[in-house]
Amino acid sequence: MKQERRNPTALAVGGVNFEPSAPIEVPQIVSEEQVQFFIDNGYLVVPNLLSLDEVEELRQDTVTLAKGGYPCDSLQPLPEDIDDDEAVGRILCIHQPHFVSPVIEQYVKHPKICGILSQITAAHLPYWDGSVKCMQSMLFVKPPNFQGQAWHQDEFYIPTRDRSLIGAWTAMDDASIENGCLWVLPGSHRRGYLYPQRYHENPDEFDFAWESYGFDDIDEVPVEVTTGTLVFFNGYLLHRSRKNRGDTYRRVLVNHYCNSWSLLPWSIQDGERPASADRRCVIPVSGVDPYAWKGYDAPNKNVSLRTCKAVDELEPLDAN
Ligand SMILES: O=C(O)CCC(=O)C(=O)O
Repeated sequence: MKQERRNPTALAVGGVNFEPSAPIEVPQIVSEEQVQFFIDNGYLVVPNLLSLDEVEELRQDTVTLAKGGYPCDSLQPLPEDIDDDEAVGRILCIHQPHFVSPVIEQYVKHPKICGILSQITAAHLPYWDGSVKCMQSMLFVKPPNFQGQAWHQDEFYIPTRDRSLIGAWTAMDDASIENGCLWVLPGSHRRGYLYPQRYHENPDEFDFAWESYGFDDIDEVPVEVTTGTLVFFNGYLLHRSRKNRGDTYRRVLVNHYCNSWSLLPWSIQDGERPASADRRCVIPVSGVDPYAWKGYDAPNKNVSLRTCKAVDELEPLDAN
């Protein structure tokens, strides 16, 4: 049951209004059993949440991004004779596409996705009121032969204060074992243990990011899903994906969110204490933002590209 959203300690001090922002209302989508499944297992699959028209819009936007259709330093306009497949087929993953694409930003705020997030993101915490904010988007294209990601936990990269980091993974194609679907280790999030990482020696299977180690992965399960399905997973859940051995893309939009009441010590700036660090380049998507009084940092209107062995072996498109 939803709790009272008001911050009981909010007041105006020294001219600053500590009232939370006005609430963003979102629909309730999943059942109590599905919420409990997420709490227990650390992930939840919601089949066919997006329509095929919506997925098509995301696919078209991937082409627009790849061809440099938005003002952005790292994705410059390509020559006109480059076709869509050639442009998109060189990309493993675009980081922060919502910084430049209004279409991706719209999917960051998608009411059905945010409705589910308002039910599960911090459902492990008593008194949580369903408030959620987004701090990251990632658009994977993963063409044939491109590598996957070795075992990892997302909170290793984006720490929250309350273990509420969550990925909302949107299948833009059917994802299968053959084309490199997600694999998860159910329940591996429960104790909040952050495993160490090391260099891995399997560059043909996984990209350059290091692998988490120190656990038994015998119980891993593949999450094979159809186009339009959403997979939600907690930031402590161990997960990985393998190389794409199919002959089609495995496109996915993964957005990351957390409880809006958690500070976000994603990086520590000069003179800042870890305990008060709070990155504010965030988008509230449900409920209130209790820290709205701090304001928001504008995105830098650029994206970065994640690479892998298969990408590095390609000639750049502007080399001819
Ligand atoms: O979909 C993939 O290949 C990996 C996604 C992933 O590891 C993540 O979003 O953290």
